[in-house]
Amino acid sequence: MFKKILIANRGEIACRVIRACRDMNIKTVAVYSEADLDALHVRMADEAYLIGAPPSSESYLCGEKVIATAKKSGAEAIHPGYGFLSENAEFVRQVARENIVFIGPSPTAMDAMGGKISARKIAIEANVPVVPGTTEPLETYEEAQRIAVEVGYPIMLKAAAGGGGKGMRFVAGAEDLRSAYDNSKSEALASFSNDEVYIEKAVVRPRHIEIQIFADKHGNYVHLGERECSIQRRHQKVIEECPSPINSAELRAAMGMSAIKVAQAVDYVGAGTVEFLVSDETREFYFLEMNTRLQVEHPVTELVTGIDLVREQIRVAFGEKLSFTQDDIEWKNHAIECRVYAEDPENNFLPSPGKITRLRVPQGNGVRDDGGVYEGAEVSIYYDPMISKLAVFGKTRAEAIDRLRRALWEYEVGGIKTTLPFFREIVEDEEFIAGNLDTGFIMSFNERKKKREVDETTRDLAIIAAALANSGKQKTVVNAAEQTASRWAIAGRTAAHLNRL
Ligand code: MV4
Repeated sequence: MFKKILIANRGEIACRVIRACRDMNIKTVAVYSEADLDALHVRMADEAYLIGAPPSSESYLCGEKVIATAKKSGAEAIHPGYGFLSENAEFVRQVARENIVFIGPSPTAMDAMGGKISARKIAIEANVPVVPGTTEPLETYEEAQRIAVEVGYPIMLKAAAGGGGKGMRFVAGAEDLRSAYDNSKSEALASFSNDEVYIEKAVVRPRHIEIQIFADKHGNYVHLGERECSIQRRHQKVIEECPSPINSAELRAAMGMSAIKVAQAVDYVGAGTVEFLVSDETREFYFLEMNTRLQVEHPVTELVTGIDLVREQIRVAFGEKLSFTQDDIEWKNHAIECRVYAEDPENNFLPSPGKITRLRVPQGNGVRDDGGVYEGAEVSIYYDPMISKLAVFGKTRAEAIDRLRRALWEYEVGGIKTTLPFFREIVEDEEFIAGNLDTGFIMSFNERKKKREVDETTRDLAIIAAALANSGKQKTVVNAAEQTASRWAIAGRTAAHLNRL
């Protein structure tokens, strides 16, 4: 087994990988920027090397510096985590040239899945269902007009080089196509230096469900079931869960088999995730894309299957066989994960960097906190503002929700704003509790929230109006109005007080 592994990442995922290495008695090497001198992953690693200035381009994205540090420290392998260099095929090639092991798939598998059109073609070749649409970039606007009619509105315009929603446009009808086509191409060019776009039939209000797969270097492929990832904000997943509320043995087996076929088509090795859109009504699923890295939300799969995915990544990279077969996999619990961001939900989720003056993470039955911070740590402006992931699990979804409610109540973060209050609202939402999730969930959640606020205001005004109309008569009505008015006054004073904090 490896004796020393370099973790080319920071934050919670670096801490997560360090823990797996320590479980396996493997020494760890951290790299850090000048902004992370006191970061938790630096403290947890056996060795730590300063590799550059705070900007990612001068530190965590600098493949040469990472490789030089691996050589200097004698690390035999590099774990990239997610983000940064984790899907950079050129970096993987450089690592291999230095006879260092990259803990992940081959560069060819990365390249094959990096382009959205090439990924679609591979899925079609593998007889995996894809959303109807084109597999070549659109040459002209006239061609877009023609194909949109063939496919049938509504359609999605998507960037060939893209992912994560950048350059994507929903087009309801022909009258919107011209502006959507132009905007999609210009955003694709700006985001990926490649303005190629293609058309897919739009799957309306789908669920976003992904399948975790694992493959070793001996031809074994296994799927570890699905994760429901429909609760997203601006194409960023915020709550993920396993199993999906619409799970069934048949759907899981069918999607799992399709995911394995895609992985086999590119001789995949390691942990990978195949993303699908699933129609709520028909339960039909369509290949969307494949992520050739460990995902942020991997803990919900670990909590339900009992498998340590990072430990398995390290074993497979070393050349060992998967430590489980498909028949060994059982899905025992229900797990839900919330991504805790240093953002202010009261201020359009703007980043809220600064010093964490108080940190009390939830503990006890059914709770796992994957954190990358500590009380007194600074949340930097230079990197993704996710500070931790709160995962809870229980025998059933209802029990997991009970635990989530309790863990969110217990979670304390002072000195910065976080998305915790936002999750405390979602966990009380009747649609969330019912498992009625699709990619439009947050939009409809916000609409329900606004409607509740309007209803409360309307009711209060009605009470006051009734009281004023009957002033001097029914004492009780006046009292009710006074109570309401004073409640508003208190609310006003409280809000002002909090704003001053
Ligand atoms: C779609 C889609 C519906 N129809 N494609 C979002 C980014 C990338 N992961 C692909 N995504 C989607 N592709 C077709 N043909 C719905 C999504 C989608 C989504 C779209 C709008 C708003 C939020 C979304 C969340 C997940 C998936």
